[in-house]
Amino acid sequence: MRRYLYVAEWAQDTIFVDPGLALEDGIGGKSLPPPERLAGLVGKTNVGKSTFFAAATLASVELGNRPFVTLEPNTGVGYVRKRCVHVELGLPRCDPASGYCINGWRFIPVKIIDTPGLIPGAHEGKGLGNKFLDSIRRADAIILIVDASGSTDAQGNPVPPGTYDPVEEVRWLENEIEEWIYSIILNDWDRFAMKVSTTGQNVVEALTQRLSGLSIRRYHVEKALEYADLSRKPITSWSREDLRNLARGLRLAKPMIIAANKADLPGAEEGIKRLRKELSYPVVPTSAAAELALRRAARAGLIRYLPGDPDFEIIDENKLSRKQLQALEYIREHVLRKWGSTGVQEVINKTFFELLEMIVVYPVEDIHRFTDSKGRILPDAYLVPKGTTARQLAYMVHTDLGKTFLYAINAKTKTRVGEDYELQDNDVIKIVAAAAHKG
Ligand SMILES: Nc1nc2c(ncn2[C@@H]2O[C@H](COP(=O)(O)OP(=O)(O)OP(=O)(O)O)[C@@H](O)[C@H]2O)c(=O)[nH]1
Ligand SMILES: [Mg+2]
Repeated sequence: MRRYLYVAEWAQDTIFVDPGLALEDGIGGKSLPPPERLAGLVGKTNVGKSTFFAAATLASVELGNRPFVTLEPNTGVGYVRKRCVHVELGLPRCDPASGYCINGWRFIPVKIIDTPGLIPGAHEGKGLGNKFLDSIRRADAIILIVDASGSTDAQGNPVPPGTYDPVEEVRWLENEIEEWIYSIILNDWDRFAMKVSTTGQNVVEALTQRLSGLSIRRYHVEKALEYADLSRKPITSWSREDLRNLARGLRLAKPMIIAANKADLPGAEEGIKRLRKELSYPVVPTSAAAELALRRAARAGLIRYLPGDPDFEIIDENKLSRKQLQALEYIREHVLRKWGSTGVQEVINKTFFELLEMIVVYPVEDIHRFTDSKGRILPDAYLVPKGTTARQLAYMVHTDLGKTFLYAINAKTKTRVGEDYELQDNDVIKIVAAAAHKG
């Protein structure tokens, strides 16, 4: 019996499936406070993107050990995991309006997109062609899922573990993304450059506008221009090589993390070593299939497990079949003991907290009880970019509060702060404004 197949088989269907958990748990849900940031799952076909997505969102999506299972992008809600501020404040609990809080761990919703897979030559239409790119254009950060075990070839066909080099996989994936950005820049370039030059428009401004559909922001363009050494060169004299460098600069400006998936399989250890040695991106070993199995088992009430935990606890052995017990033991031995966790939660946390540099702040109405106007304790945990000010937070809570903002109060220290106060991670903030807001 090839034991390592257990996890994959079971993530795909039967054993831990709880028929009631489908879509309402993941996709849809409450709207997120602005500004929303999206993480895109991108990678070769058949590496586990949809398994990762299903594990992170508990949405029902099609999985299969063959190329091109996913045909359309899917958006869903996953969670970052963070120590809840209620613990620090010595409160017994909190009342999350969205997401949830268990054992002092707050799970805050974030958006994730699963995309169709790619193969070399996708930008020229091979495989599913540019389909994957249309969905990553919306992503602020890329989670590159790689088959670290080398058990799928470049076309996504199953091969024995250790056969295909994951570093090579990353190299051509980078190239596909770059070619795609290059083709967008090149489209009608000469006319664009001439127009910018004759109207005297600011180059950074003009490029930011031109690329805004790719979730590329002003600071990405600035960084890319620097990378390509084009900051001072007149736009009409940029060569094709300059534009290629610009495309590379833009690709590098979009933050990326590598989920070294299928870490439970033989061959993965070597693959992960190589990925870490050869690449400068953060690399996290993951077993999406193990995470999916554990989350489904937890949902079915068979085990106690929180996403990101280093271990699980069986609730009642008698409720588990021999096969289920074997699968859990396999996961414990080949994933949790070996890598510390399944890695899925770590990837999501790193993406939002490190790559996108987001922090968590808690707006409240009552600075002594840390409640909103309805008496709910710390109902909102807002994920906001580092550098967000008190006034910007006021706008996020309600536009009226933003417009008539007077000052804010740091509820932990009970001190007043002004509109330009830069929010700190785990701040609890009351906004005081002229217009009343019933939150
Ligand atoms: N052993 C192992 N198998 C995994 C893991 N993650 C996914 N798989 C298996 O890999 C195969 C492909 O999984 P999918 O999630 O459908 O892959 P995908 O990248 O979405 O593929 P496409 O949508 O076809 O591009 C399935 O058989 C999964 O069960 C993992 O961590 N370990
Ligand atoms: Mg898929």
